[in-house]
Amino acid sequence: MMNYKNKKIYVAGHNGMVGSAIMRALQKNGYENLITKSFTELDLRRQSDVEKFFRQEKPEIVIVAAAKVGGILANNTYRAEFIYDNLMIEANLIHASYLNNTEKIIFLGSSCIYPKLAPQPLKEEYLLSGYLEFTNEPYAIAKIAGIKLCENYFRQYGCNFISAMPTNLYGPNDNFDLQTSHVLPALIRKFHEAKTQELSSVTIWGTGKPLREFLYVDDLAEAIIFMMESIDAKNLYNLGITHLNVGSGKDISISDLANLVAQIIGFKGKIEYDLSKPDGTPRKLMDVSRINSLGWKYKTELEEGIKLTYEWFLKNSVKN
Ligand code: GFB
Repeated sequence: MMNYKNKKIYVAGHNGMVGSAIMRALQKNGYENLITKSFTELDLRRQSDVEKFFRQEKPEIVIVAAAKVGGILANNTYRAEFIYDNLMIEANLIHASYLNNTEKIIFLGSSCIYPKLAPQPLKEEYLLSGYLEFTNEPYAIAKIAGIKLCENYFRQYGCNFISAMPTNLYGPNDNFDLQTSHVLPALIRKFHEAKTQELSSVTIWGTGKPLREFLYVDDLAEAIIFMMESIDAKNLYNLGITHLNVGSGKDISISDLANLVAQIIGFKGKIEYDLSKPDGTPRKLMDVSRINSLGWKYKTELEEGIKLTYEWFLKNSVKN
């Protein structure tokens, strides 16, 4: 295993839920040579600014946790922004890394890269084997392009650029905005507000039938450090795969998830379903046997992770 402790690591997107968890994990694991830039200091969609930053800083390792992200409605509403911003961010970071001899990239994507109706659990090989889910097609296409950039910078230039595909993530620093968030932070906020305002019911989106897999973001951060330290492009691409799935390998229906969140928060009223909102993909359970056999496994069970996230929400987001 290569010693990366003194390497200069640039975490792109360090203020987001994923980037901030990676920063915490790096610091906890003794990494000290970390560089970051906030959005106001560096707009990653601007190629010349990104290249200037790389020429000045010459990061040795780059972790691409910068992205435009959101839940099902945000993906479906801001379709142009989701494809444009993500394509620009990743193309600029990956190409600038190549130009400046960055030793390694870990590029982060999402389980929505897989076809809508792919067999379950989703194996890495199922990429590009069928049609994508319409609501998040722009985001998925951008993330697939990121995977393919890494793969082909390896194939043409020999760059050690690899990709991680996490399942649906949640945890501290998540977005709790009810219109643009993912389901878990939305449920935490809805049930919390219903409890404090003594409402008799909470409305959730869709039928409640879709199945989703969830991973606590600090577990994902450990997986990224594991991949940085132990997985190289040649191991991955020579296996015939382009990325590693990162998840818990367990899923739950949205209605069961809503019941679990209601129970943790202590909401005793009714759950209603807004059928005008989309369900999205019926199921996207990752096959995580590959990363498990290589040496990483998730630690935080869903119930514990929701409790930790609710505690964070109470401390940080509640104004009343
Ligand atoms: O988390 P979520 O927005 O994203 O929605 P996806 C998951 C499921 O929860 C969908 C339902 O079936 C939603 O209809 N749901 C129920 C809710 N109530 C709510 C609510 O109040 N808010 C939200 N947001 N959902 C995203 C992709 O898909 O997953 C992204 O659009 C990305 O591209 C991300 O891949 C991980 O799992 O459907």
